Amino acid sequence: MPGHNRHGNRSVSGKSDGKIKQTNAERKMKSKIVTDGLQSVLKNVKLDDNDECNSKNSNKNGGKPYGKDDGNRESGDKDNGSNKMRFDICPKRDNVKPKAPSLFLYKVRGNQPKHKGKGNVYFRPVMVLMNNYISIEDQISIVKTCRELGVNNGGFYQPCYSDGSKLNLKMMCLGKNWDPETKLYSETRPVDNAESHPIPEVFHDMVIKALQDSNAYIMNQVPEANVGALNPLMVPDICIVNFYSESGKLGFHQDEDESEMSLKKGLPVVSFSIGDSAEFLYGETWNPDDAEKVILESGDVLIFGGKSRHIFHGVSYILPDTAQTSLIESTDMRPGRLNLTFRKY
Ligand SMILES: O=C(O)CCC(=O)C(=O)O
Repeated sequence: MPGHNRHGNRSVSGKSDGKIKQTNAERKMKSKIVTDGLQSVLKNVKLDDNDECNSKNSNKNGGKPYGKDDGNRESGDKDNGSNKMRFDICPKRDNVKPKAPSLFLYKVRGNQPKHKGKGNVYFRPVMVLMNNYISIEDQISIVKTCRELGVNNGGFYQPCYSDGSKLNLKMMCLGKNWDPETKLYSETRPVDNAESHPIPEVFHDMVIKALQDSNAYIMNQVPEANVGALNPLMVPDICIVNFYSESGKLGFHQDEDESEMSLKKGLPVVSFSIGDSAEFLYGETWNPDDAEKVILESGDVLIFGGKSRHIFHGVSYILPDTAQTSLIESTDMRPGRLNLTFRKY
């Protein structure tokens, strides 16, 4: 089973039509580096039930891009009439009662997590966690919005890497589309030529407010804070929405496919977590064995920009049954975790 890098390292070797290009040799070499590291940290973790990617086996634009699944599909997945299975994060399920949130299932592998959900944390310049920042009402509304967008054209699908293996999550892009296979941004996605939905205005507002609040928190609460300790403000034009089932995960990677301007300025990645908690790894080097850990809980906002914009990061583990009962009761969300990451191209 090959390991995965989500974005891979990028070195810019040319740009055309607004797309950033990378040579195959660069991509292979860098993907191997990250892959080797990932295999060592995730050696106990089965990445996927099924090695093969839909796009390798089926017509990309036609019949089957959503038909084959990761083994996690449940009743409620929907055929929208065009023979494409749209993944429904909130399927109607009869008599399914959410399990009581569990505090006991999390078994730490390796290093202890730095933080387990108590108050805001300034991890390093400029990486900040705002714990329990998104109200339950807003979390419910985000889930419902993503569900609506996700079952329609341009909605959730099972993406693939360039080596033909699948990501162990379902993905949908809002704003610009990011393609894990090519690592390019575009207006439509190659898998089915669907256009991405625009980022809802209310999501923009939440991101801008979260950035302002996180900077205010840093200025007021972090004694060593200086100008370099703040995140530059940005209005996102990319929102990648990932849904992780209880066995979902995402390999150690850097987010490096945005424009040179965005990366140079250190425009932040703003990440919203909703549903089950996740063990999130981050570190300076490609070696996940050296990574720090933090448990991201429902309602948390994690922001990393400035000097931390290029950190390696990944999701090693979803903690089952840790979502709030009220969230599940109000949305019927499947067991798992919804994550929205916002960036500016
Ligand atoms: O799910 C997460 O918390 C991380 C997502 C992520 O790393 C990404 O989209 O690049």
